[in-house]
Amino acid sequence: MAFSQPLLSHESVQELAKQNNLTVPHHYVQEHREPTFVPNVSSPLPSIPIIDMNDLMMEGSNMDLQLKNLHSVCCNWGIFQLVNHGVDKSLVDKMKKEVVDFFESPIEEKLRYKLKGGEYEGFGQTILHAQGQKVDWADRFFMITNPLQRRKPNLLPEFPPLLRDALEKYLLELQKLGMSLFGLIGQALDIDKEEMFNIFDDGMQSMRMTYYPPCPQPDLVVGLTPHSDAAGITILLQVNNVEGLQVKKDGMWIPVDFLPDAFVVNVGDILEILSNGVCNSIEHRAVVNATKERMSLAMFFNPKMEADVGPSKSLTRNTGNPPLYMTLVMEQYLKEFFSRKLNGKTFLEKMKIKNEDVHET
Ligand SMILES: O=C(O)CCC(=O)C(=O)O
Repeated sequence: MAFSQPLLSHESVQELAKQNNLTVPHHYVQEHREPTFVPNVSSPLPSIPIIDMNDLMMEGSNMDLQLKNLHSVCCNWGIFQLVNHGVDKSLVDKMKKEVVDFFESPIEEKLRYKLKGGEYEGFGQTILHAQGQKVDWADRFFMITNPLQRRKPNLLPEFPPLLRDALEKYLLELQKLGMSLFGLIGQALDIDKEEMFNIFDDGMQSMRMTYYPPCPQPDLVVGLTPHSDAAGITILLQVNNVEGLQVKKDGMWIPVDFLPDAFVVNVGDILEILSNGVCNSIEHRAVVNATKERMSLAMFFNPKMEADVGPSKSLTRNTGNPPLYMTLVMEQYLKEFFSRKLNGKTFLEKMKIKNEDVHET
């Protein structure tokens, strides 16, 4: 995808971080990083809700209760840890190993997939949209994986065979899981099953592998700038058991304590829009560690390129509530999203229908 002409940031942060006695260069230093919430006896650390897929798949009266719970978690939090998700542990372990091997491979190998000017897919760092923009303390690899004809021939098809094989299997399993989750979330929100299916079946999917090197001054930098995802949902795998993800809840940055073998599922902007503002697309960021490297693998599940991104027609009909967000075709939505720098939930705000828009139409 070549949208606008962003500037590239050329260094590999992983290579930079290997230097002895490193002082963090100015372009990584964040002047206004918000602090992390510090729990105390009267305000303990809120814990991220847990959803058990087995409970959700159970038919009967208990199911109504579970769907109510899912509804409340998607509205009040917009993030949950998914346990008993059904994806084979040996496949997940294989996927983790291949991500580690990829980032441990020589820089020359990774540069075979290097981001080119004006493009968003490949290996690189923060894509810069303005002079003076700060760079995140991370190397990352982003690419579209579905629909198949949108895959770039120089990326996934050119991966080392073991990584490609693990990824292809993992993608298929997560695609199934993603569709089950969309089905359940649709049910919980009272969106027609057919509408959910038509929007998300064989939808646009993308992925990001991220490597956060240790940083000698971790409080000065950010591994991933605060943002909400331009996705329906994101299924996140923490690759090497090092924490770093934080979510903004009630104005506070809360660390996510990953459960072993769970996936973290984020509600993205598109689900917030589809639910007409009922769901909360969670703002999140990643912080980095002074001594340990961290890796993650995020899979983003979206509508089809030609589907409308807007408040659900069946939901607005069922509830009688007017649409609170504009509608854009997915292809255009992505174009708009990628032409801006990541900045909290500002893009979602732009999608909101303002009073003046109503008067104009
Ligand atoms: O590394 C993480 O934990 C978060 C990754 C993420 O949110 C992303 O890649 O969008």
